[in-house]
Amino acid sequence: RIFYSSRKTATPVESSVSSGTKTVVIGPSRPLVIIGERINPTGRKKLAASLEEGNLDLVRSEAIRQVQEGAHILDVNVGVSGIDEPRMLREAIIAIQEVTDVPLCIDSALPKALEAGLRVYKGKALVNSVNGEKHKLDQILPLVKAHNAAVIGLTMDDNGIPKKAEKRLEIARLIVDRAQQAGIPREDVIIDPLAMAISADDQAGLETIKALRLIRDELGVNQTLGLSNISFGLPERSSINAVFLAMAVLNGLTCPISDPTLWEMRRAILLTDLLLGKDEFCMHYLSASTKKSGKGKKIEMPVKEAAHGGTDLERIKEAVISGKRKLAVEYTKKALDQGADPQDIINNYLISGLNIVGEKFEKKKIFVPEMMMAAKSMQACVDLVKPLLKKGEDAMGLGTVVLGTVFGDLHDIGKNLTKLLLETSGFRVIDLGENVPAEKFLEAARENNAHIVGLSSLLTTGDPHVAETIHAIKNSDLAHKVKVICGGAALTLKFVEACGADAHARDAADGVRKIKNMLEIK
Ligand code: B1M
Repeated sequence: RIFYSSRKTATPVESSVSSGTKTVVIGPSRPLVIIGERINPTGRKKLAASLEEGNLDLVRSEAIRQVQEGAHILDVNVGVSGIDEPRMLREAIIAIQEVTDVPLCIDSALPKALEAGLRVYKGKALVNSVNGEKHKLDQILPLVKAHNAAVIGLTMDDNGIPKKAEKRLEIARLIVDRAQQAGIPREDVIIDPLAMAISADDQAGLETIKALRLIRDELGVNQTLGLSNISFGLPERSSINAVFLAMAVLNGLTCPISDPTLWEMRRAILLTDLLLGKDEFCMHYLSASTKKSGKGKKIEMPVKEAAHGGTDLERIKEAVISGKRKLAVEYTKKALDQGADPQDIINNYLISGLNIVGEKFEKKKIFVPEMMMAAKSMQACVDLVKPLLKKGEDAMGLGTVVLGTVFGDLHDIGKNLTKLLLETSGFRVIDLGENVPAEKFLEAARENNAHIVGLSSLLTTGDPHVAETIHAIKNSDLAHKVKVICGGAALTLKFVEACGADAHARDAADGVRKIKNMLEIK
């Protein structure tokens, strides 16, 4: 069993770290937490030089930049040879806390430096790191406990980094046990099973993946990994890192240490969350990729601010366009309280809001999830105004309409509004829902002695199904009993007439009018 295993022996835990004002929770069912790695002078000459000069400007700007690019926690390492590391780490932490509000991962090989950093840290820090060496455990764990911090445990010991996953699990087990003995709960230990270069050992990736899985299954702890080591010495490193990330996440990685300013890596993290169902409505991915490409509009539209100048009715429309369901409902309630006409809200604000959404979609300024959120927002508002439109249940005697969206089409908002208007106008409506095949329209019309069949179609790919349904009705025993009316964004009068329909509805009100005409109802 090399890859994803369903066997779980330990209950997974959630770990939390915090700054003075913000808490970040790490866990397997949550989106990945990115620990930004850029504040580390190893291999960064400019940063090393500025730290030697005691200048923290670059540290500050790196902190701000990483947070802007999506880091949730920042690793802070100032280890330059010859430097007074405890003093520098303390100053760096103070400086970063002044410019960002994310939790910090205090990173040093020197217990004294860790202690100096922890003393000035506001919140619950992550300490980087302890390992399986006895003296390290003895020195670091009491420090972590004393400062109520969490700690990263590296799976190495006095013998170095074990090649085999099973041995790394043993060290992880030891670290967790020792931490618990020191009064540090399991959730405050984050294990790093260590990624080694596959250029030097072609089994290195596999052993790390196995170690992640073994540790997750047995200990249930969160795990981190400095991912980029895996590709050391090879071309196209970011592609290797991205694929490795996805494999590692499936096996237990929850908080990678990574450079969020590298788009390929950030994208891999976003895509991993997206594909594993941790990005509701794909919003994080969409907003980051739109920002990155510079195309389209920023997704989060500041509805509240933008709407301040407008009326509550205009605000409803804006909230629908930006998919803000709660706000849309709130403004709809307000408008109703102020005496707005429910039909006016639907016709002039909700429907026209969705039309704008359609235009934005066509111009690729927004994508399907945003269109979906807009539709849900509109539906919530319709649900709110619906009871106010009803004029009496018994006024259903004008005739029976069988209504549905044609085969292959899942759009139902227009059809539902038409149903609402028909019912409030006194018709009995048999709603067949969406994706309705021709035969089902026919059967329902026959069973219910329908006077009218109403087809809704929004996709041009639905045209053949519109034609087929009309043809089926007009060539059946119902031909002289049932009239067919069609509506929906995709349909034109010319097309539906050519298919043999009796009427085309521009909108729901037009549909009701034409149905009344066809049934000679005054
Ligand atoms: Co889609 N979608 N959508 N969509 N969507 C359109 C229709 C589109 C025009 C957007 C665009 O590109 N501008 C486009 C179709 C292009 C084309 O075919 N030429 C499109 C596309 C491409 C798609 C997908 C293929 C996208 C994708 O996955 N890549 C996909 C298809 C899924 C499928 O059906 N198999 C898709 C999915 C979706 C969502 C699920 C995200 C969502 C639907 C949610 C839902 O319905 N529950 C959605 C939405 C919201 C829209 C837009 C933005 C809005 C539709 C709407 O509800 N309008 C739409 C753009 C647009 O239409 N401007 C679009 C408001 C509604 C009140 O109007 O339905 O026209 P309408 O109904 C009116 C009248 O037409 C009339 O009365 C209503 C009230 O006045 N009426 C009738 C309608 N039926 C009637 C029946 C009657 C009488 C009157 O019988 C008596």
